[in-house]
Amino acid sequence: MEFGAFESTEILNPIYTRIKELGLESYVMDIDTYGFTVIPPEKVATSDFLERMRETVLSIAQERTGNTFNLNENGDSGHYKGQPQLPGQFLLYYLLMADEIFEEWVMNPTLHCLMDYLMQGQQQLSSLTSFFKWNGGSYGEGLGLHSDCPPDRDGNMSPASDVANAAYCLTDYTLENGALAVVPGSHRKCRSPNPGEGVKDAVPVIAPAGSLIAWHGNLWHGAFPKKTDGLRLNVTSYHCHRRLKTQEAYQWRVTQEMLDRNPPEFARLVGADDTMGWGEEGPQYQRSIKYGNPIELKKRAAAAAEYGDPEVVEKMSKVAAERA
Ligand SMILES: O=C(O)CCC(=O)C(=O)O
Ligand SMILES: [Fe+2]
Repeated sequence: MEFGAFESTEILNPIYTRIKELGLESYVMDIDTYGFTVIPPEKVATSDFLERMRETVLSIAQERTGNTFNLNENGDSGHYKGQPQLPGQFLLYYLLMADEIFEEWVMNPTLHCLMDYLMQGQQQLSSLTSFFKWNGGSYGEGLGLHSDCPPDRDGNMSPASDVANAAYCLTDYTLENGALAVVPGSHRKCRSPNPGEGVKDAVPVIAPAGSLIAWHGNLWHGAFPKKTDGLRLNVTSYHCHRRLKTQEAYQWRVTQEMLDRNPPEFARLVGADDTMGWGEEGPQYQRSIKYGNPIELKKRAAAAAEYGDPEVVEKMSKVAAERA
């Protein structure tokens, strides 16, 4: 029996095929079972890319803080006032807009495929940040355990991953180095931990530099205190379902150059195909047609054929056929 081409799973088929092509089956199973996974460096990016990413992040930190950074030395926030202001730690924000390497990163096949899996192609980038930590960086005894997913009205979360996160490790993650702390299986509880809850079951996510740690949006996680000298760095790639608000503002702020030099999947990641957020002129459908998901465009064109503006229907059908 052949899997991967059922008509009733039109959206899932290409994602399923891609997971197999990239050899990510067991990592997807880790996420389903335990709520997180660690993908080894060789399945993520080249060591040259890792090096370039580290240098880029360090140089942005230098610009924003006024300090120079060395991986083997502790850091200092300098004149940087980004919140939260915690000892031994700061976060750099809005990295997608800071350097082209981050466009390359969000389109990384492994990262993109995992997010596709978790959100069935409905994901958008919510924020792209870097956590800088050094000796003394700590969330205290509770390890800062939380779920990344915003709860629904009743305080609960959907069992589906409405948000998903992935940390590209730019330095080694070890217990002593302040590894990510996770409570395996906690994504199934579909709620945030109560204060102190989960701490005894938390485990460090051990991963060498270059690994990608990805987790389900409901997973309880935080970090162990950083007890060694030197930096613990990452690029945190936080995604959310497109019906949710993003943390960082991309939709109307990404430049046309950024859209032009990337595939339509990039435009969708930054919500450039999303017509929401209009003013008195009302919705403008051009961008949603230009960058929309071809399978969805095909469905929209079929639905709109009965009552829609014939010109719009024709454009949708044309783009859908071109990109099918
Ligand atoms: O690495 C950490 O300090 C925790 C990160 C975290 O909570 C997140 O990226 O959502
Ligand atoms: Fe988090």
